[in-house]
Amino acid sequence: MIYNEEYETMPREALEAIQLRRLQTTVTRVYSTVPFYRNRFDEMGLKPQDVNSLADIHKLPFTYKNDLRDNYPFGMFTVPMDSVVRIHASSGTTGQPTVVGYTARDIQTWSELMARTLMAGGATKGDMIHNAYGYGLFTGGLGFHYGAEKLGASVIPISGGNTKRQVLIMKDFGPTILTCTPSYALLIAEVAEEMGVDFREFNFKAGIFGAEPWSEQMRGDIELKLNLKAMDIYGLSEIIGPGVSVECIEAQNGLHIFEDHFIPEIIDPETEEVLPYGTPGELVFTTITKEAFPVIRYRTRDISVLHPEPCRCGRTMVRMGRVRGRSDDMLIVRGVNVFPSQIESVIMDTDGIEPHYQLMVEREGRMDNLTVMVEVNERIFSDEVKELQNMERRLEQNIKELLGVSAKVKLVEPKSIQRSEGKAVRVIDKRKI
Ligand code: DLL
Repeated sequence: MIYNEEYETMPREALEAIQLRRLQTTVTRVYSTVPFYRNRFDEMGLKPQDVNSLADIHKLPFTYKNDLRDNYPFGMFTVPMDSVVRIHASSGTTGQPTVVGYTARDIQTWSELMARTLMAGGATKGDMIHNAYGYGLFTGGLGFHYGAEKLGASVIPISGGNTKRQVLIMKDFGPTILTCTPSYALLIAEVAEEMGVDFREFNFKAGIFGAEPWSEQMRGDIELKLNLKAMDIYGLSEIIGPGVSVECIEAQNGLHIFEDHFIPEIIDPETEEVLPYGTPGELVFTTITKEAFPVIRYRTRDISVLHPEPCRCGRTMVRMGRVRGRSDDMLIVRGVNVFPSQIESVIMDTDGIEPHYQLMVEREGRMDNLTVMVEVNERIFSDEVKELQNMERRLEQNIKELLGVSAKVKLVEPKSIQRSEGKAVRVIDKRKI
């Protein structure tokens, strides 16, 4: 089912006409209200009138996370604070948070996009949504909440944490759609099992999981353990929050970008050259309907790929591939680029492995050593030491063969890797300490 048939299935030509008009309005808006943009444009000798076609977007300057930090907290807003009705912030791992603002109309836009998202993921008005994304400065909780209400579904605003209570509520209320991070979905399943509750007793049909990288293998595991269809959702605070793109339940193959609100590009992160459809690189987004906090060519650091082929669900908007990771999460281990999600794909193809793992990088002299700690299930853990060692060697070999990097694999006992109620911590980089 499609929430906004007219826009979501719009022929390309009509969509592009709308995009150009909206892009021109946005560029004029930022140029006339935000000193940062006016200076950047002036330095490049650009004026808003220079945007006469969609291809002209490539002439515009990029916006980097550091630019947002330099203008902390509200320097990039285009409206006076009395027009701002909501503020969110993303914590990030280092430094200042990134602060974003919304006008009343921005909240309406966002709610519509989240209603589209929920419906693409299989929800309708008749569904009950168990929303275990964190409520607060993080955009996940409230983003889903407003979308669910816009759709007309019933939403349980449970937020993250207190996992036993989550399971009891699921048992008593019978929600049909689960929304949380993929790592938290697995923790809920684990706690349910400890409580002797079987997910097959529940009414869930679908889950919409995102806010962190995860693999196809992890999808398989979640679908099995939680007995539902798992969709990937992508978004970031700087662009709007969740609701930038989502997979449809019909195909579960790539995430439809809501291109009537965001223009995506893929670039080579080193040369900044724009890459054609089908070539992986860094995602760059320009928002074209945001009022309080529009961004021009925002460098997401997320690595993905764009596919223009039509989807069998009927949506015409371009799809992006599963995000493999952030270029700044990418580990360079002895010259080889490694994303945690690639390691995840390799280890999770092995029987007896639990989807909980952590990578640790240490520096010894001038050498980087990568250790992959992987949880095994009780059955494997009770095997003889020799068996476990064999399994470690096998995993090391697979990682070496598939990723070209040598890593030390350490199998650890069930439930020893720290669980997460939000975004999982996959990498411990001791090189910086
Ligand atoms: O994580 C927004 C969100 C909430 C998305 C709920 C989906 C669901 P931030 O906290 O600003 O916003 O973090 C954004 O998280 O740049 C990616 O690196 C990562 N990320 C988000 N979704 C995915 C995903 C929210 N599906 C950052 N796959 C982004 C991989 C993702 N990474």
